[in-house]
Amino acid sequence: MTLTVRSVPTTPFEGQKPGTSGLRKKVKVFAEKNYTENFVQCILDAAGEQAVNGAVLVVGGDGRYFLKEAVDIIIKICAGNGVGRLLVGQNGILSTPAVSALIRSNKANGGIICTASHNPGGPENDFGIKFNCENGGPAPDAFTNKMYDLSKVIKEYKVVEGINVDLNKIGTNKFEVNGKSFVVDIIDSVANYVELMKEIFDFGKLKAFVSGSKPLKMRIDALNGVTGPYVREIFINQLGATDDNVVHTIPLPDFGGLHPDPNLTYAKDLVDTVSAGDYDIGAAFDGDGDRNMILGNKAFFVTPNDSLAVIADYVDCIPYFKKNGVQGFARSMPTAAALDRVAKAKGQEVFETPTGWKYFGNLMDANRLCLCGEESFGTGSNHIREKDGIWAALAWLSIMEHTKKSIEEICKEHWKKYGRNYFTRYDYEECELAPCNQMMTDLENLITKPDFVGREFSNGGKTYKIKLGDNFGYTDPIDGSVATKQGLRIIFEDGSRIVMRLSGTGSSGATVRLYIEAYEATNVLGAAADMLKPLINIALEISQLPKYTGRNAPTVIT
Ligand code: VG1
Ligand code: CO
Repeated sequence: MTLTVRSVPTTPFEGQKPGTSGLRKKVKVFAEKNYTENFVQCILDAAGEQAVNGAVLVVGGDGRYFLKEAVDIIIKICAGNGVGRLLVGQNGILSTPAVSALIRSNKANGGIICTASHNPGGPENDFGIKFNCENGGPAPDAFTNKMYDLSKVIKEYKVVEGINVDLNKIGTNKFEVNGKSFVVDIIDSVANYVELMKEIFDFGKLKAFVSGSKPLKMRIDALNGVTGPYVREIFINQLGATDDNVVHTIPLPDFGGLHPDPNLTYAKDLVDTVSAGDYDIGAAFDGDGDRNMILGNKAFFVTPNDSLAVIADYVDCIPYFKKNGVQGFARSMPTAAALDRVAKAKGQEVFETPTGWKYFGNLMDANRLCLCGEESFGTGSNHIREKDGIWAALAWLSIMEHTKKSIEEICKEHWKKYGRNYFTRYDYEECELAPCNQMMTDLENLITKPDFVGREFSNGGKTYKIKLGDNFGYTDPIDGSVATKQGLRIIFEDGSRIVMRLSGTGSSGATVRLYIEAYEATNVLGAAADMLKPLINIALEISQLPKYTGRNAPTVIT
């Protein structure tokens, strides 16, 4: 029987503007009649030929509340628009790195990922949808702008209502739509990704290290997010770890009430357990599996900036890089410059991009970049086009295995060799939008005045002299596309920096991010909070943040 396509009249919704990584709104908003349908139609319209006329797309998400409903809608709308084949994770489950890997290994035309990443889930919390292109990476700005423009004028979406697929059952579902074939393959959520990890790392060595005569003491925490099944397969089945090495490995629609963000505040259970116990490594991943946090014994915290720099320094102990060579490094602008020192020592190019993984893709595709990261717990390589939490944990295991040293020793040696980029980020979550916008405007005006350069600010016995103030802009070296207004930077003569920007991943209000970085060549064993105190005070003074936001303290410090 051939199924028919129905055009359903609809009207635009306000605010379907993708942020740093897709569209994120409350579940209640996505569940409104036609809201999700509209957005999916706009994705396909923006993709045009890339996504229709028999195209292959990967579809999956992080298991959060509303996933199955959204996948059902995506299937029906893809059918209505002439997509040829969908690869859908079993029960809709696919981590963000797994989607990227699947797009690449299947030479698919793109993928639709259902996630609000590190944002909380459940009926009262967040849902999200984003599109990844055929290179496996998040859609670039030009594409998401097109989606947004379409969302403002949409008049109808196309749907095939008669398609019902059992997401639980692995296998092929064939349909005929308007005389053309439409296939939905329900696939194993983890197999393809696990194969990729086995190609990248030396699983034989890692297995002996993890579960040999002196088993590694690990606590791998999936925070009830999507990585649970991946963690179980890789760490337990492949590397021989025991059940008590992994926790929270069942993806739950509300993440069990946890905030699935692997940082010192939200992964508190991991931090407390690792500091009280005797562990060689603690690791956590976010809801969709692209972020990671690495802890050493007694919860020694590896900042994501240092994590990236250390991996860069030891890049040769990972078989993937040995085989493919090393082609350049990159970090997002707010990320501390620890990486740059390693790049210099190794004679590698290093790029400074705006916040968000989408800006790394072109460089990777052009073979100018093989390892990159963000201060926001994102680390990854050109094996895919997303950051990759489990990959980062396996990279650290490889370094530990190679050096036979503890995480703390590895970091301290790194600082002795390169100096240390002290770093902290203050988040002021869910502030009122208007005063935050005003603060950013006023601050930009202040720091871009010619007489700002050369001014001196003193606090806590330290004096810093302004070298530059600007709103960061980036020209993509590959396609020349320009991204402006990517964050206010105040850079001092000694290289220390204050960066301020508004988050693009929240679902309501405004979140202010304040990033502070100070470099010390020899004084490398201080406490970050003490070392950075003077600069933090200077940042609050220059920006007048407490006055604008009414906040005296941040919600999260990392
Ligand atoms: C945040 C981070 C950014 C990251 C983005 C997506 O964006 O700062 O570095 O790429 O989240 O990560 P923003 O605009 O809120 O600062 V994820 O794991 O939420 O896809
Ligand atoms: Co994420």
